[in-house]
Amino acid sequence: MKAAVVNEFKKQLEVKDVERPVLQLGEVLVHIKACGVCHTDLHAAHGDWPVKPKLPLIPGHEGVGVIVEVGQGVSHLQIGDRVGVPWLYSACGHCEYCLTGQETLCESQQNSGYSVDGGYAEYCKADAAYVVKVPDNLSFEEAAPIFCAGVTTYKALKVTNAKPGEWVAIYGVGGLGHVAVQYAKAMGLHVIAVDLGEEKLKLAKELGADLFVNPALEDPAAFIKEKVGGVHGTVVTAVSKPAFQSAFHSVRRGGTCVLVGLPPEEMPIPIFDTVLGGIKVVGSIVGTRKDLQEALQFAAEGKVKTIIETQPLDKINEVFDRMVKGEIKGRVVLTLDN
Ligand code: 8ID
Ligand code: ZN
Repeated sequence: MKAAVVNEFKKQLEVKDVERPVLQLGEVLVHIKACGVCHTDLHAAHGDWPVKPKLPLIPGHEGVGVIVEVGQGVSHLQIGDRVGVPWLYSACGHCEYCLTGQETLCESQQNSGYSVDGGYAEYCKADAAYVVKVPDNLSFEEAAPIFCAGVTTYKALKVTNAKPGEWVAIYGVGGLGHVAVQYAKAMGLHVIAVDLGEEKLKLAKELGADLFVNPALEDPAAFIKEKVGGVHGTVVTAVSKPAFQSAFHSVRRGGTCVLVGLPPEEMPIPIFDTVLGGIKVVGSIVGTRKDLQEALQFAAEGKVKTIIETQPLDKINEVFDRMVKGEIKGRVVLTLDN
């Protein structure tokens, strides 16, 4: 089968023929139709983080397609089912996190396109218990980004604990941020979009954001404090340390700063302001299968629409180059010509 492979960090991916995966107990084989390109895939290909991915690696954790083979022991899925294979490839199912609705914290989890091969391929195997069905009325291309960008930002907004009518700031209006704006609006929140690109801010406006600020022109935290007295929550998806620092200072007393983007850097936090302001700084990693089902339902009901550009798998290196430069509008979704 055809796949895009990372052989070495910071080198071009190689699109080539590789062995089709062989199923084991409890697994399904998914004929991939589309796979979104997440900035995480770029971090993986660069070996950016302290925990490195497997090498060689087939990236991709927004792969969606059709089940073409069902392994032994799988009774709830059938050939022909439309499913996606998210970042949470599998978890142990019996640790304290799995038992308390926090399966994304499982210490024995596997991750698609990181610790196991993912969706930049014609076929991808998956743990049957962790695939999630694609709603009938969503195309594969439009559904793909919900499997990471959608669920991650939807969950992060829940973690802000902001209530309808309150304000949130979305730092970074890229693949994650452009759906974050829409989930926030659908959840009844007021939204301030923060991004360096004027095109990104224009998109945020089209998607319903109420206020916009470009850090290249203006200090976003000062702008946010002046306009609304600080936000109740922020979701920081920007791959930039200054964005995290600004997001912290944009939060009002008692508010929550949710860290989602993963630049490989540290974030200094002023202890005095945090303590006196009762500010919460919280990390949020993707979402559970239940969060994902909910996130997909918003899309199925037309409340969230992914802005996508499709490209063939062979174009992955060009897509990564554009991602580094911040030139992508919404999400690029790789299509498999099969
Ligand atoms: O579960 C998680 N926590 C999770 C899930 C998925 C992705 C975390 N991530 C991480 C990725 O690994 C990556 O570090 O979220 C980050 C964003 O992923 P993405 O949305 O897929 O990346 P993108 O499409 O390139 O968008 C990034 C946006 O940030 C803006 C860029 O202009 C772009 O629109 N941006 C940057 I870079 N610096 C900025 C700044 N200083 C900024 N926006 C505002 N201020
Ligand atoms: Zn992702």
